[in-house]
Amino acid sequence: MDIAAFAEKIAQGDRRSLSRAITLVESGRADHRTDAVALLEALTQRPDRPEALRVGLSGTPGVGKSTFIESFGMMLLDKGLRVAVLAVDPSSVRSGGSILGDKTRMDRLSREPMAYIRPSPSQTQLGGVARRSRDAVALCEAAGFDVVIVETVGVGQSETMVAEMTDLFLLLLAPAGGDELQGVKRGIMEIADLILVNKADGELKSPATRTCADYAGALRLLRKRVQDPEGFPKAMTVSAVEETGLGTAWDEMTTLIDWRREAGHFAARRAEQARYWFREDVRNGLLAQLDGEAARAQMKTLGAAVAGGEMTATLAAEEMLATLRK
Ligand SMILES: Nc1nc2c(ncn2[C@@H]2O[C@H](COP(=O)(O)OP(=O)(O)O)[C@@H](O)[C@H]2O)c(=O)[nH]1
Ligand SMILES: [Mg+2]
Repeated sequence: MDIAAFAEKIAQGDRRSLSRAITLVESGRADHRTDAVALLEALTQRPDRPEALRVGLSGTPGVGKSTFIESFGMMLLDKGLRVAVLAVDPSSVRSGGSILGDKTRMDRLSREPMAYIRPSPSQTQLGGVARRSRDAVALCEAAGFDVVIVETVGVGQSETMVAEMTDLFLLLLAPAGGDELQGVKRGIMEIADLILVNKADGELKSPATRTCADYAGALRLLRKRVQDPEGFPKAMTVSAVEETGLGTAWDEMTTLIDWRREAGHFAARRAEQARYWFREDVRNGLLAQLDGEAARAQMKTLGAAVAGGEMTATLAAEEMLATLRK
């Protein structure tokens, strides 16, 4: 494979090359992996490498993520920005809640030449999902998209993962029936930069306003983060259907990001994320090694020896680790 030529086409924004590249990083084959690593390296080392705003978006099924991405994406296109949308959904194989499942909701956006929508691949384990998604984000960024939206369904661990690969995290909620918070986990509240209460239209407008006030109150109770200016994180209402509040949401996002850039937090966060993923990859690589057939057999043998009192746990562990290091 001619990696340099491939990288060049992606840098020129060639969509077919981008799609091929994402398929390459999603592949589990060792030779594909080698090419993928070389490609990402070639793109990252380019002096004219563009920088996108990477936006994470999470919300439980039905809150209106797809509808929001469509309206919000169209608005960004109107501003002359190029938009890429990626889905991270470890459960997509089962739930059908992924972008692929409801592509119709992004009909308009998917037909736009300045937009790119990539459904989530079928996958089995979160570690692999993280690497592939992260690589896909990097590829979209290298292809010159101004905004890369990474969508995830609210299933716990995936939000943290998406927050670790994005510059800004949006939590989309629907208006609550009562006045209680919608059981949103504290951990998710803590990573959100902007809470958007969607469906603030028609009969849902006043419940949306109440829900928004509840969350604004809850956000004020969280510990202040150094990477936030005064007033952030923030809660606001939007309507993806009526396309209201979207411009304000974008303004809030740019205000926050401009401030973070100025204060050095933007670059610092990316640097910290790179370090995080480096560690994760090493850890996952070691765990994968431990999961190999030979290693599993040896674990079993040594485990039995330890249980039978023939060996101390300390010695057995030393022996196992020595094998892995070979
Ligand atoms: N009233 C109202 N309904 C909305 C809005 N956004 C989405 N919906 C509806 O909520 C349902 C789920 O939307 P969808 O975008 O598929 O949600 P997702 O599962 O989070 O991707 C659909 O019936 C949408 O028409 C909104 O702003 N207002
Ligand atoms: Mg959807």
